[in-house]
Amino acid sequence: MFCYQCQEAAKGTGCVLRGVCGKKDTTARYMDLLLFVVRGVSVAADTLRTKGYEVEAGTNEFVTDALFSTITNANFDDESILARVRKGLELRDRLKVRAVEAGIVLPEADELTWNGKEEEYLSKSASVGVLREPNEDLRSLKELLMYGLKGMAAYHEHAMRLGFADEAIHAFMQSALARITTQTMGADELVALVLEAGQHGVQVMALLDRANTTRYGHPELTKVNIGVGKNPGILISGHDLHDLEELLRQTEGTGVDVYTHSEMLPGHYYPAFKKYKHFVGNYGNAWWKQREEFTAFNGPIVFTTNCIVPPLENATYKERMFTANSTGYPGCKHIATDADGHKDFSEVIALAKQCQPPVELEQGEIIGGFAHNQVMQLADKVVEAVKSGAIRKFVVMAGCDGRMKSRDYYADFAQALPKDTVILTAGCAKYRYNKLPLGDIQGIPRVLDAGQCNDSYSLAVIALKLKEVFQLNDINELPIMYNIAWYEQKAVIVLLALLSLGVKHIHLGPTLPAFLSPNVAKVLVEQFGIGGITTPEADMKLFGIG
Ligand code: FSO
Ligand code: SF4
Repeated sequence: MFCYQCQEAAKGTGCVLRGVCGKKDTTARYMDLLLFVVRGVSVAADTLRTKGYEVEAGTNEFVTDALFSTITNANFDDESILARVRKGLELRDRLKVRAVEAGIVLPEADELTWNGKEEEYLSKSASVGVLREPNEDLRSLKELLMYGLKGMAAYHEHAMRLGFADEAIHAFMQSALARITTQTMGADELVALVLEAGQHGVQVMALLDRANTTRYGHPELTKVNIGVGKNPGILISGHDLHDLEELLRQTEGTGVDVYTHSEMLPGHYYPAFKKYKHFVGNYGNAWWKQREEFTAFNGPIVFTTNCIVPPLENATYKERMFTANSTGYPGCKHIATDADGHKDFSEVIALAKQCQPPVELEQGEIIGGFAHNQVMQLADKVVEAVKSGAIRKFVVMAGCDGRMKSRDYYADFAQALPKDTVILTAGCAKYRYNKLPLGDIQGIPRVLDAGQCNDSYSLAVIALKLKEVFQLNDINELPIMYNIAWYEQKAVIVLLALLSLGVKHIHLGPTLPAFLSPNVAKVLVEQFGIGGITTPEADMKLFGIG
C-alpha cells in the first residue's frame, strides 16, 4: 500500500505497511482498485455525456459514494469496499455497452478494459494506486485534485440526501477524473484543473448551505449543553443532518435521548432541531477522543460519516457502534438506506433502551451558531467594533482536529491571541479552544463558530460581505488572517475553494501535506502565499498581531 492523503501520513511522507489511521494494507489496496474503477466509470460516463447522451441513473450516486468511502477514517471494511468495486465494474460495462450501441468510440484506457477476477484484485491494485504516476510533481497535482474531488463528493452527498443535487458538479467531477485518466496533462494544465475544482468547491459548499438552511432554517446563536441527562442516549457522529433529523424523529417519545459528537455539534444550531426536547446536548470532543468518550457514553453510537477511530480489541463499545452511508467497520452493524432515502433506527433505539445513561464528562455550555445569516444580523455591531478598533483582527482558525501532539499549538495560539481579536471557526478544529474562557468583545463572543467544516463557506460569505461593507477592492485587504488546521480531504476542497475566491496567505498546519511535492508547494507559496506554522508567538508576529 501507499497512501499519503491525510495530515497523519507516516513520517510525513506516506503510510506503506498500515495506515496511522488504522487502515489495513488490504483495505488501502482495495480502495486503490475502487478508485481505478471510478476512473473507468467516469471515462465512459463523461464520453456519453459530452456526446449528448444521458448517463445511466445511479452513475452519479455511485461515483460520489465511492469517492466518499475512500476518505480518511470513513471506511475500514474490506467487504464494503469490494462490494463497491463489483458494482462499479458492472456499471462501467453497462456504460460501455450503451456507448457501443450509440456508435461512440471510447478512449483507450486500462480503466475501461481491465476485467480481472477477484483473486487478481490485490495484485492489480499494486499498479493502479497513487504511485502509478512516476513523475513526482504530476503525481502531486493529480492527487491534490483527487483529494479535492473526494471532499467535493462528501459535501455533495449530504446535499443530495436533502434533495439538492447539481448535475454540473457531477459532470465536472467525472470529466476531471476522465481527463487525468485518458489525457497526458502537463503541470500547468493540472494546476488549472485543480483551481477549477476549487471553483466547484465553492459551488458545492454553497449548495449544501442552501440545502441545510432550506430544510432546517438558518443556524442561530445557541448555547449547547455539554452535560448529560438521566435517560439512556444515542450518540450521533459525522456530518449528515438528514440522518440527524430521522434519528430525532424516530427517538421522540421513546425515553431515549440524543447527543451529538464531534462534527455533529452544529446540529444544535438549526431551528428545526430545537423543538426536540430529547436532543439533550453535545457529548465529548473531536473525533480522535472517541475511544475514551464512547466507553463512557454507555449507549449506541451512530456514524453518519467519518471520522472513525478503530476501536481497540477490548473496547466495550464495539457492539454499540453502527455505521451508515459511506462508512463501514468490520463487525459493526451497517444501517441501510432504503430506496426513498430513509433509514430505520429501530435496532439502535432498542439497544439504547437496554443501556445505562451516559457518564457525565463535564458540565456547562458552548456557544455557536455563527453562520453567515446570524453574523449578518450582528453586522452593525461587528462593523462598529471594527471601526472603533475594539476588534482589531479576525483570525480564521477553521478546519480539523487530530491526535498529533503538535496540534496543542492551536489551543496555545487561541489563548495567546490579544483580547481585541476574534476567532472565526468551523469544523472539528474548534474543540482545541471552544471550551476556553476567551470572553467577548462588546457582547460578540471571541470564538464565532459557524458550524461544520463545510460551513467554512459561511466564513467566506462573511468575508465577502465585510469586503462590501468596508468598500474594499480585494478580500485580502480585510483584517482577516487565515490559520487553518487540516487533516483529511474535505479540508482540501475547503482550501481549494478559498484559493479560488482569491484568498491569499493562508497558513496551514500542523504540517504541510505530504502529497505536495517541493515544486508544487513552491507554486502554492509563490502564487497564493501559502505558508506553514511555527510557534504561536512567531506566527502572531507574522500576522501583525503579536
Ligand atoms: Fe473533522 Fe473528520 Fe469535518 Fe473532517 S470530523 S476531520 S475535515 O471528517 O470533515 O472537520
Ligand atoms: Fe496514512 Fe492518512 Fe492514508 Fe490513513 S489516510 S493510510 S493515516 S495517509
